[in-house]
Amino acid sequence: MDNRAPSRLTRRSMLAGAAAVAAVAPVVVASTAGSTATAAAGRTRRVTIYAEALPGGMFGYGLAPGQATIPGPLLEIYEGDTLEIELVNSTSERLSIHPHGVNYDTNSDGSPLNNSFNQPGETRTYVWRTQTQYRTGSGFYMPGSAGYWHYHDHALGTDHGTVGIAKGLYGGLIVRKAGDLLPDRQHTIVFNEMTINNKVAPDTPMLEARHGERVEFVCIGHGNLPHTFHLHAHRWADTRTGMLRGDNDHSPVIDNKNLDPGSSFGFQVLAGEAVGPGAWMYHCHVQSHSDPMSGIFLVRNADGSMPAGAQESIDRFHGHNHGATLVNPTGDPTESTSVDPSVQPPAPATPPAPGAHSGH
Ligand SMILES: [Cu+2]
Repeated sequence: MDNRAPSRLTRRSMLAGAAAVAAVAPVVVASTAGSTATAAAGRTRRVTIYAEALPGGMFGYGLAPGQATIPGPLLEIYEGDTLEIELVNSTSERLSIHPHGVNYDTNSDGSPLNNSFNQPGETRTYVWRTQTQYRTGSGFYMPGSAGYWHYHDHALGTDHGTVGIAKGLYGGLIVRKAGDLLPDRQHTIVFNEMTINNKVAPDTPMLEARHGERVEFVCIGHGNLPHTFHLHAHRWADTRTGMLRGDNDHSPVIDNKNLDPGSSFGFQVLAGEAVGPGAWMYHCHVQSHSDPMSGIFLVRNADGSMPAGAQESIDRFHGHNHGATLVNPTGDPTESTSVDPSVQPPAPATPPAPGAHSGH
């Protein structure tokens, strides 16, 4: 077994007090490229999430009062874990939290159909369970829960949470398998109507990493439009992890992937691998979307300094016309509000710390 695993596992298990802080503070972790972790299968983890109103009619989830962000905290558990979410609804709207990819009872569904939501001001506990892969006979296996998933409101405004999603109530959920490689940095990218994380260029998130760091992207689609996620100068395998499993793994290697409403995927890259540091673009490759739906993946030099020319590229990005005024950025069909610029995006370097913590 990789002897680096225990310390990493310990860090990931010690989320009880750290989660709230980690959600808002960019965390630079020691390089762990190539490291693995062993799942503490079967743990029950608990987290409190606060749903709050944000300026401009927006909403967000956060790990502490006053710290709601769009997207909400990136939650991370292992196959076999159970996650108990205490959702505090600090708003005057009914809302909920509904996950993709995991197991839950009808009373944790988060849907009005199952009368499973928070009334205004109400606190409610949702329980998400996961499973590991198992053999079901004749050489077939039932898949486990591992994957890059997501969660969102399913009750604000309509029985499907249409308004909640349009206004920012969404986030990423990672379920790992034991032994998965762990990243140095994580970034959640949500294509929601004609926005990225409810922002339009040039106010879209600037994702940052240092040359050679292992960076994990969690990509989520929402709204009413088909999208394609493209990352410049990097590529990944179209597998659960974005990596190949040996010489005989002939999974397609891609740098562009469909990101339709409700779907999600994730992958890891080594920042600037074989291409070097620089200001690399990420964007929706539906051409009519790509002006407002673009952003920068800033790969700094390994020592953290700015690569030559990167600042100029960033300045050009901020200077040119992205056509954002041509669209209703929120995509909310019920009104014509624009995205409130006072709503801050999540920290540029989304910390690797999950929003879940062990429940012992
Ligand atoms: Cu698009």
